[in-house]
Amino acid sequence: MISFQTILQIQNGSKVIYRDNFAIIQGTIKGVTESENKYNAIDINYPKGFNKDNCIVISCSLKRTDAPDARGYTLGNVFLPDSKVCGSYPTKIELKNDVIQIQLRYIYIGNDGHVATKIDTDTNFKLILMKLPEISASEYKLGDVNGDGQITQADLTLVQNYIQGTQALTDKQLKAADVNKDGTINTGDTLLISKYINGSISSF
Ligand SMILES: [Ca+2]
Ligand SMILES: [Ca+2]
Repeated sequence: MISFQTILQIQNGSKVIYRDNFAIIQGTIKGVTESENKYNAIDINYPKGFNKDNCIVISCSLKRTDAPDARGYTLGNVFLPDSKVCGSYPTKIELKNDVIQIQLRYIYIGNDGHVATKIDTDTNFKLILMKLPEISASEYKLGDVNGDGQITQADLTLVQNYIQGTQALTDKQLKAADVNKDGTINTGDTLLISKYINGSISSF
């Protein structure tokens, strides 16, 4: 059984419970009125050790603060007043450079045809992040994209084809291909691999 670590307070009154590869973030997205010039949204800081490149969102569940406890958290928040189907949904969860942004939309069509898109009730959320496995430097050799232990024309061809869009590479191969370690694979890398192959450089 996974025992999660202690609660850490972060901004906006949200809290995060995390351990190793998972984080559960709980907080409240404020209700807004139709006349307010904004939608229901919240920006949350990343939990310690998480960032936009090393994690994915695996769940976001909601519970209006005025809903009975028995309803619990659900992935959408559907209810049926006046024989209408209504609900609030997380329509956008964006992992930005500095924050995670959650936006909600409310779906309601009134008897008079009025369409509401904003949620006037505070809504609690639970967001679950999962950290992706990291590839350690010991698992690949810079320049050896096909993993045969040598850096040859075959590796250069793989990288050139990747740049042209005709070759897919695994995460590990991408790490090996980024010989100048700038986070992207481009002609800066193929130039260096060419130099290595023709002997004008002996390392990356
Ligand atoms: Ca190779
Ligand atoms: Ca590069």
